Order: sequence, then C-alpha cells, then structure tokens
Amino acid sequence: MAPCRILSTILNNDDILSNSLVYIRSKKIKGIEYAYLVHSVWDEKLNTSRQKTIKYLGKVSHISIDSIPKEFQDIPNVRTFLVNHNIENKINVQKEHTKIRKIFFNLLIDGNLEGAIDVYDTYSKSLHLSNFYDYILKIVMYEIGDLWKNKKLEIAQEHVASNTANSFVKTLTERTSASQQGCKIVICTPEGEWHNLGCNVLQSVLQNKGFKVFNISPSLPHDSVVNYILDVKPDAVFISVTLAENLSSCKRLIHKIESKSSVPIAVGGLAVKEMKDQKLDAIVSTDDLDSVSSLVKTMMKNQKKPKPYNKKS
Ligand code: B12
Repeated sequence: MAPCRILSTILNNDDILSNSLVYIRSKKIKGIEYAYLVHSVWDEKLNTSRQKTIKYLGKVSHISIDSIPKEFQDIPNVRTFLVNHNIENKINVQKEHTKIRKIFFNLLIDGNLEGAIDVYDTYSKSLHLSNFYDYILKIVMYEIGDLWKNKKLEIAQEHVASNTANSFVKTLTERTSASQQGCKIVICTPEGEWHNLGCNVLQSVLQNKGFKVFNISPSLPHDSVVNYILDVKPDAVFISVTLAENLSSCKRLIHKIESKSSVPIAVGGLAVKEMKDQKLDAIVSTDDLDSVSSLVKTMMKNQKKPKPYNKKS
C-alpha cells in the first residue's frame, strides 16, 4: 500500500508501516462535527502519542468516499468510523450511483433509449423518479456538457445524448396519467432560453405527484407567457434558467408576470445555482426535486393577496 502524497510529504514509509496508527478523529465546533484523517505516532522522548493530520476531511455530514485518499479507504479504523457515523451506507450508495451514471452515459451517447429505460426500470426501487433525475440524468448531462466544452465530445454526440435524454423523460412522463384536478402549474423558460430538459424533468416529477402541468417551454415571447398565465390561472409558475446571460431576461419575465398577476413564482436551474450577486423577485430553489411538493405548498402559503386576472390591463 503506497502512502498518499500528502502524507508522504510529512512522513516517510517506515513511519507509516512501523509505529503508525491511521484513523479519523472528529471535533465538534459550535455544534458541528468536523473530521481529520490522522496518523498517530509514538513519541518516545515524551512517552506519549502525537497526532499528525494527513488530511482535513471537512464536516462529518459531508464526507464521501472521495474525501478519503484511496490508500486509506480500506484501513479498519477508517472503515469503523465510516460505519459508526452511518457514512459507509452513504458511500455504498454513491458508488452505486457512479456505476449507474457510467452505464447511463454510454446509453445516452449511443442514443439507446430502450437501454436507458431498462436501466431506470432496473434501479427504480432504490432510485425513485426524482432521485433518478437529480443523481443520474442531471449529473450525466452536466458531464456531457463539460466534455463538449473541453472538446472531448463532438457536438453531434452531445445532440444525440440530449435528444435521447428528452425522449427518456417523455417516456417516463407518459407513464403517469396527467391529472385533471390537481393544483395547476405553468412551467416556462425566459425568452432566449432554449434549454428545456430541466422543464421536462419538472413536468415529469410534478405530474407524477398529481399536479396538473402546463409546460410551455422553451423560449416564448414574454407577452405570450403572461397571456397564457392569465388564461390558465395557475396556482404557481416555475421558471427554469440555464444560461447566466438569461438571468436579466428572467428578471424581466418575473416583473411582467407580477405586473398582471399575483401568482407565486419559483425560479431554478443551472444559472440560478451559479448566481452570485443577482437577486430575483421570486422564490429561488436549488433544492433536490424531492422537495418540489413542499416548495409548491410554501409558494401557495406565502401567496400575496390575489390581484384580479386581467388580460387587457
Ligand atoms: C443539452 C444541452 C444543450 C441542448 C439543449 C436541448 C434542450 N432541449 O434542452 C442544446 C444543444 C440546444 C444546447 C444549446 C446551447 N448550449 Co447547452 N447545454 C446542454 C447541456 C449538455 C445539458 C443541459 C441539461 O439538459 N441539463 C440537465 C437538466 C435536467 O438539468 P437542469 O436544467 O439543471 O435541471 C435540474 C435542476 O436544475 C432543476 N431545475 C431546473 N429548472 C428548475 C426550475 C425550478 C423552479 C426548480 C424548482 C428546479 C429546476 O430540475 C432539474 C433536476 O434534475 C448543458 C450542460 C450543463 N452543465 O447543464 C449545456 C450548457 C448549459 N450549454 C451551454 C451553452 C454555451 C450552449 C449554447 C450557447 C451553445 C452554442 N454556442 O450554441 C446554446 C444556447 C442555446 C440557448 N440560447 O438556450 C453551456 C452554458 C454555459 C453557461 N454557464 O452559461 C453549458 C453549461 C455547457 C458547458 N459546460 O459549457 N445546449
């Protein structure tokens, strides 16, 4: 077992192999538990043991398998800490997700819709719909985007993957019957935003939870979006923004909707996750899709006094 580079800069091989004990030590600071991968060495002069930090691991609740250098992942003391802190399970789940992502990635690149559906069906017991979208599909699509950006994937391959991903979401959406009675939700993007896989994913999850969904994405003129909202009278509007450059278009859309209706608005998507100083006059959500139902409830609870819907004013 070769020592990791961080450790080998502090200690030499003999240190580790002879009088060493490697384990994870945790410390509570203001109620939060932080962890350190440490190496305990016996100090013969002082007749006591000293701990040298191999790596600061961060918050215990955030530790994943990647936090721990490979060389130390199988050390019994390390594993005991992971088991006692319930991290072992989390790590096994993460390993499983990585495995599914690899398979799913290849299927999307090959345009193999049937295979992609098979993978979902195989793993849907442990990964229900919203988790499959958040932990598999979304991450794979982000990876495809990065590979395309770094010129490691042809644009045509990226298009095949995103078209297959869209068909995948559509197929799963068609399995849920569209509710005619549930709360009404309009999903849209700001004008200029053509990314709408996120909208289709939202539709799939919301429809599966019994909401009546009107997905008008992608890009429409803002007047058309507002007129549609005034016609349908939804209980909530979801806006998805992917490109940072569309955040100002999103702001304009929010103000236009707010000038005509008091419908609660939530905004999400990649641009919102990466947003720094911008402020949006709407609920901003970066949560997992699991909490989308409670998001709708919060939106409706916080709803302002209704303004009359008036298409002409
Ligand atoms: C597929 C894709 C395309 C497809 C889109 C097809 C389609 N119908 O959507 C096509 C080929 C058309 C395309 C075009 C472009 N793209 Co593009 N594209 C992507 C890619 C690879 C995947 C996007 C995606 O589908 N993600 C998966 C979905 C499921 O994730 P999501 O949208 O984030 O949604 C999740 C959550 O955020 C949440 N959510 C989303 N919205 C909302 C809203 C609410 C209210 C809530 C609660 C939750 C929520 O729900 C989902 C949960 O799983 C990304 C890579 C990336 N990192 O995103 C690049 C990417 C977004 N594209 C990029 C670029 C540059 C472009 C182009 C400008 C390229 C060009 N030169 O033409 C154009 C712009 C088009 C336009 N004007 O909109 C860049 C953007 C860089 C930036 N940060 O601004 C990216 C990041 C690629 C990269 N790494 O550089 N693209």
